[in-house]
Amino acid sequence: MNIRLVTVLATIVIACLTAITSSAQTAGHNHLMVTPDDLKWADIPSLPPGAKIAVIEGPMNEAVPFTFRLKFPANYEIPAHWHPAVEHVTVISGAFNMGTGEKLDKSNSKSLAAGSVAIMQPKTPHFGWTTAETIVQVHGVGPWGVTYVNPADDPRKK
Ligand SMILES: [Cu+2]
Repeated sequence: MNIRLVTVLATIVIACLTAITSSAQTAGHNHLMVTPDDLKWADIPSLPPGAKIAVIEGPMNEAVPFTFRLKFPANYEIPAHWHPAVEHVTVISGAFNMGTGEKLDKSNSKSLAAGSVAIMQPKTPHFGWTTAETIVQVHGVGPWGVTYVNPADDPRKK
C-alpha cells in the first residue's frame, strides 16, 4: 500500500467516526454504562420526604426516554397518584407494595420483590408502600410528571 492510499483511507475512517459521533450527539442519545456506584442520589420534591432519586437518563421533562431510580426508606407511603405516560417499575432491591385505586389501600396491593416489574398505564391512579428499604427503577418516555389524586397529598404544595 502506498503512503497516499493509506492517507486517503485514514481520512475516510476519521470522517466516518466523526459523522457517527456528531449524529449521536445531535439525537441526544449517549451510550451509557452505569454502575450502582455512579448513581448520584438527591432529594425529590414531588414525593413525600424520605425518598431519594438518581436520574440515569433524561431529562425527564422532555419528550425523550428517561430512566431513574428511587430509594425509599422502610415504612414509606406514596399516596394515590397518576402519570401522563406509561410507568415501568422494576424492583431492584427490597420489596415494593403497589396497588391501583384512588386511595392507598394496603389490603388491595401486591408485594413486588426484587426482580419484579409493574407497568402502569397513563392516568391510572396507583399507590405504593414499603416495610423495608427499597430501590426501584422507573423508565418510560417523557415528559414525565406526578399528579396526586388528592391535591392535599402533593408535597410540592405543602
Ligand atoms: Cu407512580
